Amino acid sequence: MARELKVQDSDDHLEVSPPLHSAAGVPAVTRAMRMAMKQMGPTRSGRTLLRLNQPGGFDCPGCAWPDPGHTHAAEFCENGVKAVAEEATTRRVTPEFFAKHSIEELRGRTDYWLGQQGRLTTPMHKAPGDTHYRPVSWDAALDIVAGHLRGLSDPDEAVFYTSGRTSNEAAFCYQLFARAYGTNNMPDCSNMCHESSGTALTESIGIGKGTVTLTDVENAELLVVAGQNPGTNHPRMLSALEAAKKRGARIVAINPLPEAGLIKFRNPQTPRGVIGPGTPLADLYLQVRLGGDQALFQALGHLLLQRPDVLDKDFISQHTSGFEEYAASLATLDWDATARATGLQRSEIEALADEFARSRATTICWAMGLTQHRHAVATIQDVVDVLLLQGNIGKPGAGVCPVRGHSNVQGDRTMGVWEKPGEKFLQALDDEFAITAPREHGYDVVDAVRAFRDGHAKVFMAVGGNFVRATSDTDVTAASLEKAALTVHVSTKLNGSHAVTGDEALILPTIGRTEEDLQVSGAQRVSVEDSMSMVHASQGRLRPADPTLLSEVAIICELARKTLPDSTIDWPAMRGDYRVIRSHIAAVVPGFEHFETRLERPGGFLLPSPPRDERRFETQSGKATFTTHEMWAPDCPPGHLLLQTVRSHDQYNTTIYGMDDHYRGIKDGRRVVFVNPDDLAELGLHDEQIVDIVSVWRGAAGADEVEERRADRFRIVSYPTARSCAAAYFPETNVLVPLDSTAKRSNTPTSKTVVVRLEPST
Ligand SMILES: Nc1nc2c(c(=O)[nH]1)N[C@H]1C(S)=C(S)[C@@H](COP(=O)(O)OP(=O)(O)OC[C@H]3O[C@@H](n4cnc5c(=O)[nH]c(N)nc54)[C@H](O)[C@@H]3O)O[C@H]1N2
Ligand SMILES: Nc1nc2c(c(=O)[nH]1)N[C@H]1C(S)=C(S)[C@@H](COP(=O)(O)OP(=O)(O)OC[C@H]3O[C@@H](n4cnc5c(=O)[nH]c(N)nc54)[C@H](O)[C@@H]3O)O[C@H]1N2
Ligand SMILES: [Mo]
Repeated sequence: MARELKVQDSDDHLEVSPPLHSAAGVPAVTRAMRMAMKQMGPTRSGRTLLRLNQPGGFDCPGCAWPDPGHTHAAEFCENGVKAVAEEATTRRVTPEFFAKHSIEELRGRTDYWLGQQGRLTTPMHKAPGDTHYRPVSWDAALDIVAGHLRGLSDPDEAVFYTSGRTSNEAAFCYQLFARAYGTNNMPDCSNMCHESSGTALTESIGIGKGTVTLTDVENAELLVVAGQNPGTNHPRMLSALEAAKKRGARIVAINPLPEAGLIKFRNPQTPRGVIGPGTPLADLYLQVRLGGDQALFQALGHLLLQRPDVLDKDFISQHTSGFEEYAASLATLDWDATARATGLQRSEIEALADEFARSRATTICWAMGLTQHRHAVATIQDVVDVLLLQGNIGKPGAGVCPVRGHSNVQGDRTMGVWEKPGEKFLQALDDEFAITAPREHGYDVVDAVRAFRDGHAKVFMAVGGNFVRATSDTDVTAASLEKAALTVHVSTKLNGSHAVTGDEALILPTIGRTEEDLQVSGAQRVSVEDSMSMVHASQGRLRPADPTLLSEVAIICELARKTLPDSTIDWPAMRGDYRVIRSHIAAVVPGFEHFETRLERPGGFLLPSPPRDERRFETQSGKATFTTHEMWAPDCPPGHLLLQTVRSHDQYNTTIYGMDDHYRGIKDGRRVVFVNPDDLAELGLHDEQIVDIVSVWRGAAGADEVEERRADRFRIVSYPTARSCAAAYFPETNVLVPLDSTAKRSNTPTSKTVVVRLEPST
C-alpha cells in the first residue's frame, strides 16, 4: 500500500499543437475512462460510474450544472468521470507516507503530485515544532481542536472555511456550530467565485441566484454565453445548448479565447455526435478584450434604447425602477472608448444588438470571465439591465444564469455558509435552537488572510478545499496562515494547503460523495442544490477509502460536542440520523418545507424564486432595478498585457488530473502562457520562448509605488486570443494576483485581469 508512486511532474515533454474547433465526442469519454481505469480498475470503475447522477445514486462531484431529470443511462461527462476517479481511486496515503515525507518536502511538491498519492486514511497531527505529521486518534485530534477553540479570548479569532463540495447537511451543521460558538467568520470558495454575481443580483432582482431552469435554457430563442468555458468546465451544458440549437435558438459566445466547446459540439450520446459532423454552436463569436464586457453591454443597452419597438414597455413600467436614469446615462455613447475597452468593431456590437432585437426570450449565462474583475459587480448589473429592457426575467426561456462551479456551492450558501448572514436567517436559527447567533459580519476569504497576517485570527479550520493554493497571492496567503496557532483541514485528498501549517496542524480525512455513509441509524443520504436551484438526494455506495474514516457531519458534530459542552443542541442526534438535520433545515430555511418527503422525488424539487415564479422582486424598491454605472475597463500600459488565470481541461480547480489541455492543444505541461501573435511581434517576443511573468500592481488607489510579483519559466504559446490579452493556468499563477486586487463590493480576487509583462528567462 505504501509503495511510492511515480508521478511525472515537470514540463520536460511539453508538446503544443493548434487549438481544436469542436468539443466532446467519443474520444473525450474514452480518455476519461482510461483515467478511471488507472485510478480504480475495471470493476470498481463500472460499478461507480453507473451510479453517477442516477436516482438512488450519488450526485456528480464535478460541476453544478443540473441533470435532465436523472433519467439518462449514462448521464456523465468526461470531467465527471475524472472527478469520480480522483475520489474513488484505490491509491492510499498512509501514516508511513507522512513518516517518509517531511512537511517541508511536501511543500515543494505540486498539487498534481500530492493529489496523485491517493486518499487520506488516518487523522494526522503536526505538534508545535515538529517537522512531520504523525498519526493521532480521532478523539485526541478533536480534543486538540476543541482545546484551541475554547482557549481563544474571542470567538472571532477562529475562521471556518468551506469549499462547495460539502453537502447541505454538513454545511448546515458547520454554520450552526460556528454561530453557536460565536462567530460569522465563514469564508467560502464562493468569495473567489460567484460572489460578484450574488452581490449584483441581490441588488438588481432581489435574489442572489439564477432565474432559469434547464427547460428555459432549452427553450430560449437567444442564448448568450459570456465569460464561460463550458466545453471544459460544464460539459453537460453542451447537451442543453445543442437541444436549444435544434429548436432554433441562436447562440452568442463572448470570450477573448476561441473555446472549442463554444464553437462546435460532438455529443457522445447521439449518433450524430459519434460519427457525424457534430452541431455548430455559436452563431456569433465576439472575442472581447479582458474586462471589456461592461463596455459591451452598455453599448448594447445604448443600441436597444434607440429601438423602442424592441423594448418591453409594460414590463419596464410595471416591474422596474431606475429606467429613466439608465436611459439617460446611455442616451449617447463614446464609441472610441467602447472600441478601446472591448477591442470589438462597432459592426460586431450592432450584430449583437440585432440578435437581441430579434429574440423574444433571451437567457444570459456567465461564469468566472465576468465575476473575477475589479468592476465585476457593475458589469453583471449592466448585463441584467439589458435583460430588463426586453422583459427577459420571469418568462419562459428567459433570465439570468450564473453557472456555478462546485457541485454544492449554491446549496452551502442556502444553508447559511456566509460571512454576511441576513437577520431573517439568524432569527430563524435562534428560534429553532435557542441560541443567540452573532450579528456582526465575519471575514470573507481575502479578509481572513488579512486577519491571520495581522494577528487578529489564530485558528483556521477548512471543511474541504485547498485554501492556500486557491486563494490569490500564494506567498502572502501562505505566510499569513503560518502565523496561525492551529490549522485544521477536513479533506479527502492531500493538497498544497496541508503543507502550509500553523504552529500546530491537523489533517482530518473524510469520506467522499461516492462512499457509503454509515451512522448509528443506518446508511445516510445527503442532499445538494444545483446551479438552477434543484435540490436532490445523493447517496454513495462504495466502501469508504478506509474503515476508520468519519463523515464531514460526524466530524463537525463531534467537534461541536467537545467544544461546546454546555450546548443544548443535540449534536449526537444529528450525527446519528441526518433526517434530524433535515427537519431542522426545514424549520429554518425557507423553501425546505416537507424536506424529507420531497427529497424522495427522483430528480428532487425546485426551490422557489420570486423573480422566476411571479416576477416579484424583493429589492429595496420592490421592483427589478436598473442600475447606472460609469463605464470602466482595465488599463494596459504599453509593453504590458492583461493576464487571465484559467482552468485547463485536466484540472478541477487546484486538483490536477493530468498535464494536458486537450482543446487548446497543450500536451504534457502546464507552465505555458497564451499570447496573440501580433502582440508577440509588438513586444519583440516569439512563440516557444521561455519567459518569466511579472505582475505589476499600483495598489487599489493607484499608488506611486509599483509592487512586482514573479512566476518563473513559462513557455510562450502563440494563440488566437484577443489583442493585448494573455492567459495562463492557475493555481501556478496565483502568485501573481495581489491580495488587495479585488472586485469592488464583492471582494473577489481579480483573477481574470492581472497586468503583466513578460521577461525572457535567464
Ligand atoms: N472540469 C472542471 N470543471 C469545473 C471546474 C474545473 O476546474 N474543472 N471548476 C468549477 C468551478 S469552481 C467553477 S467556478 C467553474 C468555472 O468555469 P469557467 O468560468 O468556465 O472557468 P475558467 O477556466 O475560469 O474560464 C473562464 C472563461 O471566461 C473567459 N474569460 C476570461 N475573462 C473574460 C472576460 O473578461 N470577458 C469574457 N467575456 N470572457 C472572459 C475565459 O477565456 C474562459 O473561457 O467551473 C466548474 N467546473
Ligand atoms: N487564479 C485563480 N484562482 C482561483 C480561480 C481562478 O479562476 N483563478 N478560481 C476560484 C474559484 S472559482 C474557486 S471555486 C476556488 C476553489 O477553491 P477550493 O474549493 O478551496 O479548492 P479546490 O481545488 O476545489 O479544493 C480541492 C480539495 O478539496 C478536497 N476535497 C475534495 N472533495 C472533498 C470532499 O468531498 N470533502 C472534503 N472535506 N474535501 C474534499 C480535496 O482535499 C482537494 O484537494 O478557487 C479560486 N481560485
Ligand atoms: Mo468556483
